[in-house]
Formats: sequence, C-alpha cells, structure tokens
Amino acid sequence: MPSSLRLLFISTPVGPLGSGLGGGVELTLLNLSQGLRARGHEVTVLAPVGSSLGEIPVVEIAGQLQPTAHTQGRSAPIILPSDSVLGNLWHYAQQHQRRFDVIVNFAYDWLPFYLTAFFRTPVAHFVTMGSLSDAMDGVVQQVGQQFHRRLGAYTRTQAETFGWPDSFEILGSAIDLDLYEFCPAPGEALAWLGRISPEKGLEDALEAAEIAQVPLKILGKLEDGAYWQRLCDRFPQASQAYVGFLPTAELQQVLRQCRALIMTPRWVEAFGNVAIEALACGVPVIAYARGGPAEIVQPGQTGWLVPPDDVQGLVSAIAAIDHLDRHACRLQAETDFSLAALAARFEQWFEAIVA
Ligand code: HBI
Repeated sequence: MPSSLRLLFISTPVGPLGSGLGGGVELTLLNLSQGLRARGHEVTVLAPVGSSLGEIPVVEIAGQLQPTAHTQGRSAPIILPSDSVLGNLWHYAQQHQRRFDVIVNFAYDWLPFYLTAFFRTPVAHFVTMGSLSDAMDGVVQQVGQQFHRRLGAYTRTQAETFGWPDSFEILGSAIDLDLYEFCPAPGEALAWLGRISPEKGLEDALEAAEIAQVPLKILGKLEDGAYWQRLCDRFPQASQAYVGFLPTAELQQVLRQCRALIMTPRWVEAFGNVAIEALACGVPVIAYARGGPAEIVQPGQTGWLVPPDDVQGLVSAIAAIDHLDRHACRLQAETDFSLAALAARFEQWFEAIVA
C-alpha cells in the first residue's frame, strides 16, 4: 500500500464550490477528494467562502471572486480584483505549505502557476480548460519547462491546444457511478446539459431538436442571462425546455429517461463530465467531434460523433440513436470513468512528483 499523502487542493476562485460557477471543476474536486480519501490519503480543500463539497471539509477563504477566464479574449491582460480571493487562497497555502506533501492547483489563473517556483512544497496544476489566452499559455509553459510532471489535464486533445502535450499527465475524469441509475427504456426527449454560456453552443441543440421534431430537456446553470434571452427570442420553446440547475440526484433522474445527450461545444471542451454522467445512466452521447467528448464517445456503440458545428449532422445522428447500445454506455462508464480509476491515476501522478 503506497504511503498516505498529505494533499492540499486549491479550488477555482470564480465561485464557491456548489454554486455551479466552477463548472466541471466542482465535480472533479468532489470526486477526486472522495476517491483519494478512500485510498487512505489526507485531503484538505481550500475554496472561497460559501463553499460546500459533500462531506469533504473545506477551509473557506474570503475575498473578491475572480472574473471567469473563458469570457476574456486571447490577449486579455491578467487582472486581480482588490482583496482577491485568489491571492488570499495562495497566501494561506504559502503559510501552511509545510503540512503537505503536494499542493494541487485547480484554478485556471495566472497567479498559482507563477507562484510555483516560490514554494518549497511541490505545487502541481490540474489544467481545467484548453488554451484560452496568451498570458495563461505563457505561464503554463513556464511551469512545463521549469518543472517535471507538474501539469495535469483531462484529455490529450485539451493538452494539444497548448502546443506541447507531452508536458501534461493525461488524467481523464470520473464520477461516482453509485449516484447514477441505469435506465434501459427511455422516454422521447433528448437532453442538453451544461453551463448556459455561448461557448457551449446550446442554439445548435435547440435547432437540431426542432428539425428532428424531438423534445429537448435543458439542464444546467443559467450563467449568461443575455445569451439565454437571445436563445428564447429565437426558440420560443426554449424556456419551457429549461428544467433548471439540479443537484446530481435530481439531475440523473431526468437525464436517465432521455434517449440521448446532445453535446454542442463551440470550444475545445477539456473533458465534458456531462458525457460520462449520461453514459453512467445508459444514455448515449451525440457530440461534435471536438475536444474531450471526441475521446470519450465510441461511435456506433456509445454514441455518435458529428462534424463540429454541423446541425444537419446532429439531426442525422438523432435519427440513428436506436442503433446505439445503452448497456454498452453504462459498461464504458464503469470501465473507464469510476472514482477508483481516477484516484489511482492521480495517486500515481502525485507519487511521481514526491519521488
Ligand atoms: N476562470 N479565471 C478563471 N479561473 C478558473 O478557475 C475558471 C474560470 N472559468 C471556468 C472555470 N474555471 C471552470 O468552469 C472550469 O471547470 C472550466
């Protein structure tokens, strides 16, 4: 049994854990903390005030939330609000670093990467999105060049967006499969799941469902109100299709009844946790062949891959859902995306860093 590691996980500064603002990172942090504690490691999580993470204890840090990186442009300057929670998180880490064997950063922000060289305790970075800005690319590359095996990513496609994928450990993702109940016989509706924000391309799913004359259920955090208003103006059925931002238990109750999940990412989705949530319920995935979903979907078995931004391609895939095998979907989730598999991959990464 490998020795127990003392791990400090530092969360995203864009919102408290549980608010949905942190997107996939919230699920990753919860699943990883649970999986690593089950393997006997000591996990401490640092996050903004108001955070909750299941039964995992969280040290809450005050300060102003960070604006989201995914809405800035490539040449966006690095900004830090006054009394930034990001700065306060890393001040706490600096003060307490001796209590830990590895400090793991989950923020997609410049400061933690820049601070790597200033810490005695090894700092590792789980990169949660693809390349978004020149400033971030620069500091991520700096860590990749100055330190060995300190960068982790969900998928190789995501790592490739930075241009030097070999510097990244590819760690995939996972979900707690016990929370998702297989459904052999779904209803009529399709599902769309995710932060309602332009880079997720919800309009294509609405258009494809309209053409295919199939009902669509929309679930997720209503992050960009103006964007949602534009969607409702263009698709009057959108507002009653919106089910809400549900906790996992309720979410999977709706998701498992659906014939397929539609994923329409405009950007390189780093992973697409929603894809494995669907597979765990036996729900096949129809996705643009872009980013993480392209590495998850097994075409003709557990879903269909569609040329990016091709709405007609989505319609054809919707017509071919019945060729897919719902049991194969659940099986893939159990084989590749269990908590135990994820924790083992991260444990291996941390052991290599500490060695
Ligand atoms: N933006 N500045 C910033 N920092 C983050 O950690 C961050 C973000 N935008 C989105 C985000 N994290 C999460 O949704 C990731 O899971 C994608």
